[in-house]
Amino acid sequence: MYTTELDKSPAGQPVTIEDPELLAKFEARVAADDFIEPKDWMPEAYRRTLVRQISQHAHSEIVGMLPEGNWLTRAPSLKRKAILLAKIQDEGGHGLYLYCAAETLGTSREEMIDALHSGKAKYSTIFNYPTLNWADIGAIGWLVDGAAIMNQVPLQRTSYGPYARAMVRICKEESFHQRQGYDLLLEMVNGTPEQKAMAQDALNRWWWPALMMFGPPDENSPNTAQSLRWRIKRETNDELRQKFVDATVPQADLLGLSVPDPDLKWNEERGHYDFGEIDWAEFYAVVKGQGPVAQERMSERRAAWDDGAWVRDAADAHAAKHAARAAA
Ligand code: FAQ
Repeated sequence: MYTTELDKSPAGQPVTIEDPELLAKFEARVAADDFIEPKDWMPEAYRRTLVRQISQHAHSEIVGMLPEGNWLTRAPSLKRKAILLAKIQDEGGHGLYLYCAAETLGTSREEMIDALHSGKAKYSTIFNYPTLNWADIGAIGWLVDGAAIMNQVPLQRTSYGPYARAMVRICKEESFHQRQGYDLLLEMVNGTPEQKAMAQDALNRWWWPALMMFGPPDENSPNTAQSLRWRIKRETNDELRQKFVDATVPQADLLGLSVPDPDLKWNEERGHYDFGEIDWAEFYAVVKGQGPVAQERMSERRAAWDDGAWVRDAADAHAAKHAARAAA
């Protein structure tokens, strides 16, 4: 995870971490569901947790453009190509809002990008799996955006104002993404038997990685308890995972596809689906950078950054020209 040291508050003031009065005021505001804003005093560990989570989230949005970008030139119709292009642009926008939100905490865009490119920063495990056929684009929208929304709707009420506000628009856009993925798969399952088989194959490969997006089980999640206390997280990893399973299984039924889990069963007593054991060894291996296409993603990401250098240079030159004209 991103661990760059932060030595000053956003306002450039030294941080008085130990001041019990400030801490009590901060905790009372969080408990009253007030938003904490960039210039407000906050405990250093709160700031660090937010920088970690928001920057990881931003990186995920940006790296998440890559598996879908692979399919732009192979979209089967103009309509699907236009939809996919719009979706990928939205993901880029999400990354930018989130980097801006993290910057309000006193970290810089360069530090965050360096941490991603040097492999120090984490991004969601899900983007280290390959997109092998067109139905994978539907599965990403339906399952990956679906899991992302489940996790992100509560983040609209996260305690840090800039993060919560960024999430409002992101959630609206993610919900369009989820529907376009479902619509794509609906078309495929009603197409030829081969197309339906492609949709089933995509569900088989994306189901378990989608469940892993919610993070480790609560008992092995080092950050959840404190993040809940600070109202950064509003629900636990397992609670959100269960909600996702409960919402998604009926959608799979409607598609006529079967979820690849022999232990999946409605539990009348709990009012939830029971589901099988997640392969946590696989999850931790992917977190450590051993995902099936992890290396390819990072080298593509670095190449995209290098190829875009001329755009950043041109934007800087344009801004300098404007500033010089304004000064004259
Ligand atoms: N992948 O103690 P916890 C998207 C790490 S956006 C990689 O439970 P926490 C849009 C975790 O960082 C998807 N690492 O941690 C899109 C921690 O590491 P550390 C991204 C993971 O933070 C769709 C350690 O394991 N969404 O998909 C993962 O309380 C389609 C222990 O875990 C967000 O980032 C993982 N899956 O809870 C784009 C949402 N899970 O620091 C394109 C915001 C856990 O100890 C196409 N983030 N880790 O070294 C969150 O809600 C939280 O950060 C969690 C993890 C729930 C992800």
